[in-house]
Amino acid sequence: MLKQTRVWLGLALGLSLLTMGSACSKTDDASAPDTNQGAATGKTYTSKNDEGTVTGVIAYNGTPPAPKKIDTSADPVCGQKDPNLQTEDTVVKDGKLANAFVYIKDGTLADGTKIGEYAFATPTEAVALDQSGCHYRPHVLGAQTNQKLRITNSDPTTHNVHPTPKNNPEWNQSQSAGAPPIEKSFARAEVLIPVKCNQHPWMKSYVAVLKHPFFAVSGEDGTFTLKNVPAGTYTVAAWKEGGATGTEKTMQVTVPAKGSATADFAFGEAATASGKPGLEMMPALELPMIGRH
Ligand SMILES: [Cu+2]
Repeated sequence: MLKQTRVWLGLALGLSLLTMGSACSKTDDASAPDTNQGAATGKTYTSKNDEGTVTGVIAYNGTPPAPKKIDTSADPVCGQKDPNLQTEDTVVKDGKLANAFVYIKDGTLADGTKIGEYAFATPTEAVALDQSGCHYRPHVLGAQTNQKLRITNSDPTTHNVHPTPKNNPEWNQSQSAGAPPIEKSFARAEVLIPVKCNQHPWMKSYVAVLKHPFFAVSGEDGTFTLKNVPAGTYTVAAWKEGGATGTEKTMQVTVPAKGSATADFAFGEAATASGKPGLEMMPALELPMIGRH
């Protein structure tokens, strides 16, 4: 009995020492960024209150491919909410393209620092991805590294959320009707991660993950705005889904302090004919569309 008590006391003492130890190291970690700015992990960008914007319009030249009706009869519940579900690979209205992902790919700030050398604070609010009518909404979205992605199921059926990243761990998770949101994040930058549903093969969306907050998705009118961009010269990229990897176009812009730069892009027939095809496909953007089920 005595021996046992001694063992338990020893364990309790050991545990409390461990707790104290981890509490101390936590304090050290928390103070590290303040004393260690500019270390190997990158200096954190702080606003200079002179940031600018990049705005633009994504045009689509020529006749876009007609959207196709999706046969959702495999799950009768799906058609109840939206009996006319259509493909969204190329959503064009009045010659303007929606769902293009626009982002700062590279560049140098006015202070001479490469944008990749700066760290940007992770937003505390989550990015939302909903499943409604057996359809992902939105179709294309962006998040920062380690920012929470909150996936909800608004359908009276079971979905199986399945991102297929290349630079981040792959996972899939079932979400039944009424199940709580799935919250995940991606630690590494990746443009873009395809998301599919193992229950409904027509469901797809794309999540772009970036280390900085300078990204946007073009609206129905083809417009986008990158806000709070530090003054500097950048390569802005616009990505459109399609084929195995999508198509990406890039452009150089200079954002003046408190100013605005314009970056208009065009996809479609005429743009392909007049552009440089070699620059349109980005080898880094291999998106496996036909993957595991
Ligand atoms: Cu589904």
